[in-house]
Parts: sequence; structure tokens; C-alpha cells
Amino acid sequence: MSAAGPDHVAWPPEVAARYRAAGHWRGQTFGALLGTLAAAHAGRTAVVGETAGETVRWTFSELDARAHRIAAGLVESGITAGERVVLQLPNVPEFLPVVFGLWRVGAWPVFALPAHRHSELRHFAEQSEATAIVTVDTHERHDHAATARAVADEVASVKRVLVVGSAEFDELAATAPRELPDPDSEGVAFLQLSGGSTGLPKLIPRTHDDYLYSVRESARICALRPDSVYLAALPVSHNYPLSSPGVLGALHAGAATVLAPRPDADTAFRLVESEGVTITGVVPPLAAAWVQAAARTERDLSSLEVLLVGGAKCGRELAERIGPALGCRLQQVFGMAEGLVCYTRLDDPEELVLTTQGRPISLDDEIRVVDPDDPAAPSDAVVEPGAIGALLTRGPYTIRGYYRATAHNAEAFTPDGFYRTGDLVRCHPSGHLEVVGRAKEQINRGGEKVAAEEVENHLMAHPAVLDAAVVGVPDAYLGERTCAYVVPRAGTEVTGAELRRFVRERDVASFKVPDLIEVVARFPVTGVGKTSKRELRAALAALVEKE
Ligand code: J2J
Repeated sequence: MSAAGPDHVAWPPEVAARYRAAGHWRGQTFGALLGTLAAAHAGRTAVVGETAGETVRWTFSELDARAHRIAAGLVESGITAGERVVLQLPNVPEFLPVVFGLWRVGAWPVFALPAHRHSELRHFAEQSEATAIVTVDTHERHDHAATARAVADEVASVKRVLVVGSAEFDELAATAPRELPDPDSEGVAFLQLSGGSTGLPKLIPRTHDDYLYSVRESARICALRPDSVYLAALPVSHNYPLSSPGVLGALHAGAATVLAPRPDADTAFRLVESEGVTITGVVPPLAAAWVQAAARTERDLSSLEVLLVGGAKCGRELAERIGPALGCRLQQVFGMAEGLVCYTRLDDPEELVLTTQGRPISLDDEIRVVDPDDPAAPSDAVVEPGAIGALLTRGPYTIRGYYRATAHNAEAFTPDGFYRTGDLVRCHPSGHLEVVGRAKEQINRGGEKVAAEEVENHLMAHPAVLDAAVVGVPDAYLGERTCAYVVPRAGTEVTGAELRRFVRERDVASFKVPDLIEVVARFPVTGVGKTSKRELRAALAALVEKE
């Protein structure tokens, strides 16, 4: 059992002492940080967002006051420190006071994405034994409140569903503030979600101290200043727009955050013009769409200084088009909810910005590039400098274990605490990493991560399916698409269209429904008789090319 709780693998005490001594961990919680920010930037705009079709602007003082009231309301409704609360909010302004309210109470938000559906929400609630779900009513034609209530009916630990915008929520948010004890800064602050490669997404415990370090340094590396304006274009509960540098980095710098309700170019460009956005972050397919749209927009994008691109590989061709098309500097970012975040620096030579995914935030981020040959029995032998290998990392803001996942942790981490990222990289002499591929069974669908096994399990739930293998195939727009090979049971017949409908009806995030399903008599196998995903990928790539 660690100081942070029985389910959380803490850093070894001597390592933690080193991070404290280095000034990385400063003993500050997010709740306390907001108080300090409100004192320093009281009347400055903190958040701009749209709620019920109206634009909302809150200053740092207003945000702080709201978070205090919500914290008090949560306590009165029975939420206590250490409880888990599944949060499924799109980019609405209430996201921030709710999250800071939970942090003040010491309850842990579990950051579900708006795209998640019943299947995922239920898993998060069960896995975290959440006591509450906070969501919105309807968003993008999906009834989130109904989904949350259905999950609450099925998962015994969930005692309440709180719908932002409801009369009940407004009442809670009007509670008189009260003094609350500041939680332990080295304790867990929230649970993020892993993209995953096995089964269902794992939960990632992040502490106030470790996350705040990455946020503070991200804000510095991205040169955020009080007059910067950050546009959160992607769903803000994802680690990238939350912290790289994201809304938290913007707040930390005393800058304003603008929450885009949708990431499309029309919405984003409108907000860039009207709010004078200086910096934002997107995934490569979105960057490509914005580059195209910029050629015919009448919007004034001249305030934009930096466009971060990450979440999936940004190829050189796209990288080269960003600056000229959008009139801003490209900053590549390669990060993961488990911790490690790399950025190209704003003063890096052009060649590094165009061809690498950046270097780590911290000099204390330890990087090991190892022989990737046998993931089942890793030798962890370090490769020659500059050679391609699997990336292992350990450091002051990279977790030492997933939440309640002892068996999985034994595989996902080395005995000496390095996280096996599953990414194949090349390390340049400057320390910049170039992501060249992946050794994990995950499809990166334009930044949205799909665990092959999770989709295979959904497919295998169909009575006519004997076996399923899910792989990614190259795609010009998304980078990769999800494709499934399916072997039917003897004497049954099933079509790809039927199976896609079947997976969709299992109420999963729509980005997980395979783009292409091939029904085959058998899978190609490797020499030892295992399904060869490499051959499946090659066969599917050939098939896609023919179309
Ligand atoms: C190639 N692959 C990348 C990149 C992430 C900042 C930015 C992104 C994330 C994120 C994040 C990549 N090129 N530039 O949390 O704070 C792939 C890798 C990585 C996985 C992590 C952040 N940037 N990736 O994408 O937890 O495979 O975080 O291991 O969703 O995305 O996914 P996720």
C-alpha cells in the first residue's frame, strides 16, 4: 500500500524525494493553484465557452468562486474525498468549475470522452467503483443523461447522476462556499484513460504534483503568457487538450481558454477571429482539414501564432504545409495519458520541427530505446544510438502502474519501473524522438485510439463469429483505419455490414466500429501457428489499395 492509496503504484520513496528536491513536485494541489491564479489574475478572462447557444465568459475570480460553490455543493450532496466520479462533459464552460470543484473536494474525476457510449461508461464506473456520474443532457443528438442513468441502474456503486444544466445542478452550483481541507498533493487527483491495446481501456492515476509539473512545463515550452488565448478544439477531457499545454496550461499562465463546441474549421476559424486565438492543438487529420479550409476562408487568422499537432504522426508533407497555410508556427507534440510528453521547441531548427515529434519536457524523463523483436519475451536490450526501437520511459510525471491492474502492470512496465509505450521510435542526437511506428496492438485512427482486442471481443460476441482479428490499415486521411478479419463458425453465414451494425448496437464509441470487415475462411498464421497480424495488415492494405 502506498501513501496514495492501495490501488495506486506510487514512485519509490527515494525517487519521489529526488523529484521534490529538484523542484518538480511542489506540494501544490490544483484547487490551491486556482486560488493563487484567481488572486493574481482576478479580472482577466479565464474561460470563454458556449452553453445553451449563448457565449459565456468567466474571469479567474468567477471561475474560482464557481469551483468553490460546486465543491461545497458536492460535499453537501454526499461526495467525499477519494471517491471516483465519472465525468462525461463535452467542451462546455462548466467543465472547468466542475473539475476544480471535484479537485477541491479531493474526489477523483474519471475523464470519459463525449464519444464514449454505454459500454465504455459502464466499464469506467465498474472499474473505478464510481459513486456518481456527471454529464450533460443531450449533446450531438446523443442522450448522455439517459446513458448515465442506465449505467447507474446497472452499477451498484453509482448513487447519483448529475446533469450539468439541470435545475438540480444549478442548485448545487449555488451552494454557499465552505472551507475544505486541501487534499494530499502526492495523492491521486484523477483517473485518465489509456488508449489501450488489450481488452477495455485501463485507468491512469495521476497525482496533483506530477500532473501540475507537466502542465507548468508545457505552458513554458509553448510560451504561454497572460495575453495568450488557447483554443480547445479537441474534446477537453482528453489528456492532450487538457494538459499539453491545454486548458490547464493556459490557466497556469493566466491566459484565456476558448472552448470550441466542435473542432471543424468553420467553428474554429470563427473563434480564432472573434477571440484572437494565439495557440491551439489538433490531430493530423484536423490539421489537414484546416489547411485546406484556410485556402478559401474569409476569416482573419492572423492572431494565430502556434499550431500544435500530435496524437498521431504528422508526416513531413503535412508539416510543411501548416506554416504557409495558417500563417503560424508548427509545434509537434508526442504525448500519452500515461505521462511522457515531447514537444518540438519553438526555437528548434526547421528540419527538426518538420521531421521529429519533439523531445521530452523534462531532463529527468528517462528514455530507453530497446530491441522490439519479441514483445512476448522482451530482452529490453538497448539498441545502437539512432536505430529504431521500442520506447520505454520513466520520469517525474509518468505513472508506475495503471489503477487496479496488477497483472497487466507486470507486462506494461519493466521491473525497474519503465513504462512500455508500445511506440517504435528513433532518437536523434539532439534527443528529439521520431515516431516511426507501433509495436502495440492498437489502431491510431487519426488520434483516436482503438484497442484491437476490445473490438475483437465485440465481434466475437456475435453467435456466427468463430474468431476475429482487428488491424489498422494505412489511410490517406486518418493515417489508419480499423479493419477486421472475421472467421465464421462452420455452417453459418454473416456479412461485414451485419457485423458493423452488430458492433454499433453494442453501444460503443462509433470510432471503434470497424471501417472494413472481411469475412474469410481462415487467418494467415506465423511459423508457430499464431495469427499473423503482420500478414493480415499487408493483405488488407493491398485490398484497400485496389478499391
Ligand atoms: C505519433 N504518435 C503519437 C505523435 C501521440 C499530447 C499529445 C498526444 C497525446 C495522446 C497526449 C503522437 N506521433 N505526435 O496524451 O498529452 C500516439 C502514441 C502514444 C499514444 C498516446 C498528449 N502523439 N501518439 O495522443 O494517451 O502511440 O495521448 O503512445 O491518447 O498516441 O495516446 P493518448
